Amino acid sequence: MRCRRCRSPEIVIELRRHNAAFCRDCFLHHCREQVRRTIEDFEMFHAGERIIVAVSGGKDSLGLWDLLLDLDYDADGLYLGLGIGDYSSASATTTRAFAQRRGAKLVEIDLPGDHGFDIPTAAAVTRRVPCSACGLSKRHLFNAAAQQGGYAVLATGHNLDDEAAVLFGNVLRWEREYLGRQLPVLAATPGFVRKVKPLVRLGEREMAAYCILTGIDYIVEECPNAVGNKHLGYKEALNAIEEQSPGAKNAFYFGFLARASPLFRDDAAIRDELESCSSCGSPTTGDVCAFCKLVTRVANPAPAGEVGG
Ligand code: Q46
Ligand code: ZN
Repeated sequence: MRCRRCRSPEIVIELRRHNAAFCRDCFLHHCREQVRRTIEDFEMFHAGERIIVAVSGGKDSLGLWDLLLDLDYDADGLYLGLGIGDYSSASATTTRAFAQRRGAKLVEIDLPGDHGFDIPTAAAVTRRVPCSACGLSKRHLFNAAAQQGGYAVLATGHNLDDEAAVLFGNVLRWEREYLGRQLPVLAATPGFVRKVKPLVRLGEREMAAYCILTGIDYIVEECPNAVGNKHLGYKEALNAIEEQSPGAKNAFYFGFLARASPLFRDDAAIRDELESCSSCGSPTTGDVCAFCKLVTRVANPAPAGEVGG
């Protein structure tokens, strides 16, 4: 087997869904090309716009940041410390080391230091799974940081495997509203910055290979709260299908975007006029936004025995 691009016999990776294999340099070129084309085809952003990349220290977010810097985009990193024990300490160290190595600017927010709580405490107080307070905090704080920093766009490292798994879950339950919003680009709306996912053409394996081949040190451990979640189950199911039929994930996700996604657009349209949160100014349907409610709730936990709603 030879490299598809340069015919070298020194193959580092085989990509069955592309029916191709690549040598090191041509594989890195392939990754950059996939990202460059995705940004262009979906009109995610253009040169000169300021981008902030949400980074966790994992292969996808650090790989994305690296690719955007190599493509000469003006991209800063945004790290949110969640206070999840050793996982958060390791992810902070790894992210800072990457930023330093690339000489790139990293914006940091610390949930315990800046907002007075960590994710395990929020989960205990709200009596919900940790991912619920975590997802809410990320959505709120990423958007707020992007707006305050004057960035045009917030980029996240969701890859093809992530998007196909989320789509699978949304289709299983026919979540019309989520399906309507599952796009690689969400345009800015009042109070919300534009959001983009430039890695949708690259899979998990490609991102791991990209980081290893470029010497990016990333944290391999997943967040301990990810263990056993539905999302991982959907990934496994899709991996089994992909094994039998290479290209299935790609066809599922991009087929959805081309053929089905427009059918759900109306379900995702913003229905309510949004107000400004009386505490932080973020857009909300009520008086106080969900994040500020969470902050208050964690600061004043209900006495033991009382179950909060
Ligand atoms: S949501 Fe849940 Fe992740 Fe937050 S608590 Fe961990 S697993 S980090 S992507
Ligand atoms: Zn608020």
